[in-house]
Amino acid sequence: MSFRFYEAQMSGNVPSWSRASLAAGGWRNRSHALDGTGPGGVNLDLSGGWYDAGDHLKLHLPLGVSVSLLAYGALTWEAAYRTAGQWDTAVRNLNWVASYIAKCHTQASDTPASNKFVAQIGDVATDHNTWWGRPEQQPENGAQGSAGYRPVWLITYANGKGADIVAEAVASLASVSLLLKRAGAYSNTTKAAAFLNRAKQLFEFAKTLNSGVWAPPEGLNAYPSSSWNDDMAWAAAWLCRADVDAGASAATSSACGVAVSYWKPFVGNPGVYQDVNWDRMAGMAAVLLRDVAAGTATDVATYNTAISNMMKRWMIPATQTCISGSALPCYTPGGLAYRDGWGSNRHAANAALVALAAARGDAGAGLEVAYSTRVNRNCWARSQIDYMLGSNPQSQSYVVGYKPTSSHKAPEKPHHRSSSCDASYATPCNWAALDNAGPNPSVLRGALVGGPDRYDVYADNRRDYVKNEVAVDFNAGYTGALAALAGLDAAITKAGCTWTTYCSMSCTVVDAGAVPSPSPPSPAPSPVPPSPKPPSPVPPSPKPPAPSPPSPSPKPSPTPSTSPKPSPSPSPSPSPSPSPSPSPSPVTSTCSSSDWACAACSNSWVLDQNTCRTCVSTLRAKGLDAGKCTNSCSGIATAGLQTVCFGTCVPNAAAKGVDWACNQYCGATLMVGTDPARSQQCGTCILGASNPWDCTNCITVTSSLSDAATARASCMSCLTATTIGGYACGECNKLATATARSACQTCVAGGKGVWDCTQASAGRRLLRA
Ligand SMILES: [Ca+2]
Repeated sequence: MSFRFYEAQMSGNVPSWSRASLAAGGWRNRSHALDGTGPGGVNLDLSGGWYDAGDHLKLHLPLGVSVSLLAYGALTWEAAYRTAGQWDTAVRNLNWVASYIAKCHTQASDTPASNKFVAQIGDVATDHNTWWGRPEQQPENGAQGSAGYRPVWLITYANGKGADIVAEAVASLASVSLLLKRAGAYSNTTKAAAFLNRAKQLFEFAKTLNSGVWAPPEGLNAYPSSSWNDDMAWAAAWLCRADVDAGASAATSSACGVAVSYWKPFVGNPGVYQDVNWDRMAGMAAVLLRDVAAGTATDVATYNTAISNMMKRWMIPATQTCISGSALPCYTPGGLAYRDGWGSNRHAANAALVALAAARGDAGAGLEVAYSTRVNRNCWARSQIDYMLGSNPQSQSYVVGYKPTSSHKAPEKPHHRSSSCDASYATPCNWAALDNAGPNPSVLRGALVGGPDRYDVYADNRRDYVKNEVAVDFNAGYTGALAALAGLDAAITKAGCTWTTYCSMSCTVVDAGAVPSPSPPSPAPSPVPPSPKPPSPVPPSPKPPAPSPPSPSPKPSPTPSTSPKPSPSPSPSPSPSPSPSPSPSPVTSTCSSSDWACAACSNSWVLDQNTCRTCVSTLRAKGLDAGKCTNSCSGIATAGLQTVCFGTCVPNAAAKGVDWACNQYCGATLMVGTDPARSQQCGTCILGASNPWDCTNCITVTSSLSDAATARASCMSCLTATTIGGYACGECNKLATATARSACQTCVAGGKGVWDCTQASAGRRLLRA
């Protein structure tokens, strides 16, 4: 079902086989067919590909990461895909999207410096922040500043940056070429060879991009990338795998030698490979090189060490709970390994993918992994994916359209434009759809939404793009993990075991989930004798995981937030507490220490513990979720802003369900600096505004004005004093003078369009009557 999500993300000429297409009874149709042409274009047809998330941007860093991870899952668990009847579906979709990636290689050449590759199509400011509606009805070919502006950003030798994105294209094209070589309805060896050739050209091109990561010249970056050597290692590992697939020796292949050289700088640096996500792919390079057994025995040992380190970081002891303030990752009360609030599920799903890959008995270099270790990895991965599928305290499935039982809940209001619109194109769709009551009219089947916070708190709120958006990278590792677990499930059943007996090691499953192995596994391992070794419990990691490196900013937002999210990673920060009394005084505590939400106020990151406790007792008295206090204020760096968060923002905003904005907006230094008064102003605004985004928009659009404070206050006042809406309030109040702002608001209220009114109020003549 996971590929159904990708079929709903299709751009360009949506094929009739897409299960989300109008032709198949869905709601999607041809969209953005003019990408690549028009203002900001490059005079080439660049239609196609997948939209990134709940918006209509095409972003090629997360796209390449997603395609290559999906291809890894399909190749690695090919047997499970075939058994489930999903092989052809996977290959068809990945072939479709890889064909788009090949189109983005707009100038292919064997001369490295002559290549060009498209980094991104679409513009965060004009597309994503101002448009809510169907992609099919979004204007096209518009000039900068209009909703139809679709710039194409190119990576060139002259610019010298973008090795990260180009390397992910290499990984995608090389991995999909391997899928196309295999038997199936969409097998195509000619195309496989063409993709591999493109991948090699692009890899040579990427080597020339010595200045590093790419960022859009305009400044608004949805995925601020921090590293490219990891992407190069992943790309090189795929070229090695392709070489081995064609018959080369993994020990002597020159492509594998190159791959090992890109991997080596990571050896001994777990901090930069232990998490796998769109910004960090070195860990996956180690996994893939281990599968292939690339290089010498010494090299192989480094992959195994790396994987062990990754597993130590993620398969933490049960005592490492978020509630106790443990370092990240920590377990939520329901058992999700939580690393970051933005798309918490995808981080755990990626770790599950690594665990499952590293638990196989058939991997080239993995045979020495002890049986008990393999079982523990498999069972840990299952616990994580099971959580996402509904095994959690809320009985909440995080997959749209999937409920394990009728008493479970599934997300019905994902933050996703096209599915939030009425299925009939005749019904207008705009920002109002964001707040429509009831489920999205179209069901975005198979999409894994962001996920809960560290206390398992989640609400199915379309506005909450932190917990309830979808993205192509969210589903990527998860899809491979599902296939692996399906394979394991079959092997466990076949062996006469259950997950319980398998995980407790009282029932042995030989090579559970293995790809058909050249050496025939014992054909009928039914009642296998119990493992000779006593089931050793998973070795507790002797030392706490190394401190996480600066967390790659999570899925950046999307929506209306115009700026990359300040990383809210609530690391138990050593920032000096201004409070003179380090000992929390129980005298002013107003909640019970046996109350877990109250106890959470004793976490070291809580700088104003008494106000936190007051917050808890206030919410308890109102019958609201008291966990919101620490949850919605975590990650706020200064005591002054925390006090506002605990003291007024969350207590007031919780009932309205917008307490998350106390953190994301009113506690963000990017928005309010470190000024408690501005934080307070923001907190008041989100209470009055129909949409918290309107408040952050007011802050953003007025920030560069000479009278920013006045304009900001005027904008926020507009939100409650007028009915012209947050977008218009922002556009009017970014005008230069108070007179112009007021005239603009009156103009919009009189029925004219925002654009006309901003022109008129700026002192220019109306361009349209
Ligand atoms: Ca990277």
